[in-house]
Amino acid sequence: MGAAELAAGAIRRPRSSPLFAVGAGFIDLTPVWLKDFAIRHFGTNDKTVLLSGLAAGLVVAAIAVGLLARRWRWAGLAGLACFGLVGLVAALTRPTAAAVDALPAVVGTAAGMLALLVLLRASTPAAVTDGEHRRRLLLAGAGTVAFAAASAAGGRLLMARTNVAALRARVRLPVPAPSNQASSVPLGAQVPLAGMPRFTTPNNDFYRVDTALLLPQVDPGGWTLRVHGMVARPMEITFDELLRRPLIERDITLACVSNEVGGRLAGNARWLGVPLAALLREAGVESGADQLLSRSADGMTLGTPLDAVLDGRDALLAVGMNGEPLPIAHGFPARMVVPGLYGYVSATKWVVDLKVTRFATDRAYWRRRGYAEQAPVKTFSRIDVPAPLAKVSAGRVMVAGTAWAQHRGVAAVQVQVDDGPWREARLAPVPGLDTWRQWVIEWNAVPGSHTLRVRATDGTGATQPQERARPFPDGATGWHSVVITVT
Ligand SMILES: Nc1nc2c(c(=O)[nH]1)N[C@H]1C(S)=C(S)[C@@H](COP(=O)(O)O)O[C@H]1N2
Ligand SMILES: [Mo]
Repeated sequence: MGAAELAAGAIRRPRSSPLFAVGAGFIDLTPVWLKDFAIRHFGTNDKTVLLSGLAAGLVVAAIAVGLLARRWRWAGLAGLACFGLVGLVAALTRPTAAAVDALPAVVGTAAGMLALLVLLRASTPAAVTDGEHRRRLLLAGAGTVAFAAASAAGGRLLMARTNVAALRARVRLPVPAPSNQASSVPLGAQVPLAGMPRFTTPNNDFYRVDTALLLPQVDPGGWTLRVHGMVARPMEITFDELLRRPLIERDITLACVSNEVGGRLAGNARWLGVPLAALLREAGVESGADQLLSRSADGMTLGTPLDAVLDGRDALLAVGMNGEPLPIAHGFPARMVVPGLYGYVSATKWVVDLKVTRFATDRAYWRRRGYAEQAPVKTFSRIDVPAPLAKVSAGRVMVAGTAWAQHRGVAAVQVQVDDGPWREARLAPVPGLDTWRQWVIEWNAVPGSHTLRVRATDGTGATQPQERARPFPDGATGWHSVVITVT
């Protein structure tokens, strides 16, 4: 494994490392229920859990191969060959694979076989004293471990050369024309209570959901965006050309379809970007097209309803997030953001390719796994304060939270205590229809255990349904409730 890491680093293709390639293949083959389970229980740590699980599996398999090899040398070598083959197939079936990606698995397998033969030889009692035999065995074992550790560390160092953090730091984003700047967030958008999320989510706290085991490292100098498919004038633009186009700045809340009732897989940021509709109109969208299929540098595909991109909302090809270039984890150098749609059908990070097409012709990644084709964000409301199972003192208690219904807007939020009447919460002001909205209500709490419930009504007059549904296939529904104790 160490030798394979070293080879992957040497050819500057971290994705060809068998460990990462197998992990990435595993992510692609993971059934939806297991993925939901992982997001629910491990959240943003899902990738660490996967890599640790993989490493543990490898250790067990390596022990099995070693034991086999002690009886039959050929069986040990065959076991290693199987290992190698899995890594090879995984590396060569990545969407971004090239023939060179076979190298790390081949190098790793050869090194593994060599190590096995050396260790077997050292462990076979020879015509030497017991002490000499033990000394040889220790030397061979320690040598193998040292080589493995050094090559793995060296591989990581070489892989780090592909990191684009320094290039990102050099990007200077233009300031949009005054008329294209976001209106300032109204005073009071933030409900000033401890435990409330920030109205504008800092980049470091912004939720991250993607299938990228290794973050794509895209050099903005070499980046181009291809626009093709059902268009009259296919085009390809560079990052500099993108920055020279008129930029607009908007506050937009992004939400993940995997967000459960009460969940936190959403964030609100000030995005800077190029209007997608103008770009597509320049390319000349042909009639009959209904899908914008976007592809990322790591081969991920997302399918966006073309209607939503062209209907006048602020669908963006974003380059900036909260006043800085997009963080690498959030799509540097460019990503899509479309208000009102769940991320998996709209928010392509590290985007490099836009194909105007039909839903009947092309199926994007999550649609192939049974997720909905159209995925407007469902109206959501959550109680943030008091926290679940909190203890508060009787008397005046402030209950507050967050609601969203991007592009329709939140028109009302109501709160119910136990089986009492639904009461209207006070809505905080918002800059527009595309962000989440905070709310607050005063409650005269009496001692005992109480259930607080919340529901929101969107700008079309539709109220959140009470019925609970899981996130698959088009977003969770149901009222959020918290149980608290008043003393
Ligand atoms: N390239 C790429 N883009 C992607 C994804 C992905 O897996 N790969 N995940 C999507 C999903 S499911 C969501 S919810 C949003 C999350 O964006 P964030 O990580 O910046 O919050 O990105 C979207 N864009
Ligand atoms: Mo998502």
